Amino acid sequence: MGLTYEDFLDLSYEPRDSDLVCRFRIDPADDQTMESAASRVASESSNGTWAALDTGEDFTDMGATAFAIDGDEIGVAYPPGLFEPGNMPQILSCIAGNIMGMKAVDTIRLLDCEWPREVVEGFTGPGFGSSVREEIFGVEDRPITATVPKPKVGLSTKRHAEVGYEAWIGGLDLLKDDENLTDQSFNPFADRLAESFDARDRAQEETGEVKSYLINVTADTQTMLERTDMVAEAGGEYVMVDVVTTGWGAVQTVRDRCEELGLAIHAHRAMHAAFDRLPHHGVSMRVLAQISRLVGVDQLHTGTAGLGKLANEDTVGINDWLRSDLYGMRDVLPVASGGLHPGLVPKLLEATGPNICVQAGGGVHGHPEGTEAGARALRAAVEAAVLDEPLEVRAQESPELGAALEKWGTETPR
Ligand code: CAP
Ligand code: MG
Repeated sequence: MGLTYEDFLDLSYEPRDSDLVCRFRIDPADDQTMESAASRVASESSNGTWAALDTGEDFTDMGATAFAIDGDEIGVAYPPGLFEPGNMPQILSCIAGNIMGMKAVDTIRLLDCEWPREVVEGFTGPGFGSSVREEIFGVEDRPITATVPKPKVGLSTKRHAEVGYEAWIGGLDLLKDDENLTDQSFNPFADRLAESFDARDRAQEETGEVKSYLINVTADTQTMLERTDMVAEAGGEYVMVDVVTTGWGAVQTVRDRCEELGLAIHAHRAMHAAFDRLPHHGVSMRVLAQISRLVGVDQLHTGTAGLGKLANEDTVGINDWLRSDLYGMRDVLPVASGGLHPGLVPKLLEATGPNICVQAGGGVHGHPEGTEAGARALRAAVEAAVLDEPLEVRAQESPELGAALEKWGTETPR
């Protein structure tokens, strides 16, 4: 039997519940129609190639079907047997692999996936998800808060831990490393771990509140595992991983170790924009968020609903997906970050609701009276916003919030 591109297009096909269904936006090359391009996408992302094949008898048909063409979007259904259970890199080598560079399309973007039970059940998913708020911090009624010391890199270990201490006693829950701080000579990982947890313990004792630290373990996989073990030994609750630069297979390995150790994972998405920024090409943030949930991160940056300094794709829709029912898999806590400051918090919570983590770097340390005051201002803004209390009213009893509002107002930074 010959296998040609035409075999991968069937507009009368109705996807089965067990199929993984992907939606792509495509721009066919000049010599292609939507139909011919769609059949090539289905073929190259499953079991086809450019040459017609004689498959013979001894063959299981793992072909995908392009079943819908709707304007510049197409739907492709993949049989679950195409995928190795629990192997995210293999799934992506199908649905976001060679097709991204195919000459039959000028551009192609993976927009969305519907994940069937059989594929979902291959993954562990998050160990905590949004229950970190209650299980780690014992708070239910407000977003948790985090800050990242600035400048991003270059602070000494001592200064980095001091900034954390100031933020914690000012009322924030989490100190977070920046995405490009790992184990450099000006601030070695092991020293930072020891000094920061020491500062954390003091801050906990002084405030009577639970405090935690998102230390960045990003590295090659073996080193990440060693650093993860070190975090558990130091009494940490979380590791932070730059999930896109690290790669999904490595994240899966870290997730397994975190399961053994009872640690949560904070996922920074640095480099996501290389995949998702151009609206006609790449992989959407929505899909990157879906992958993040399946491989089991607990917290994920999903943007500020357009309020902050960075371009955002549909923060609210992505957050809704992260919380949606997925065959009983835990949810993921969205992290809003990037140019946030206290004056933006009410608009942010109006868009996202309170079940998030509010993260601000410059919007804390750039406070006119420094980090501790900046932390007080952010905490006050969060507490007022969940009660729907206007910030100007709260500022009457929080001079730090008043100073932040005077400096930054309620505007998006540029
Ligand atoms: C924020 C941040 C985060 C970005 C990541 C930064 O600092 O530390 O990495 O928020 O973007 O380095 O820019 P500021 P996203 O609070 O000082 O802006 O959350 O969109 O992935
Ligand atoms: Mg950063």
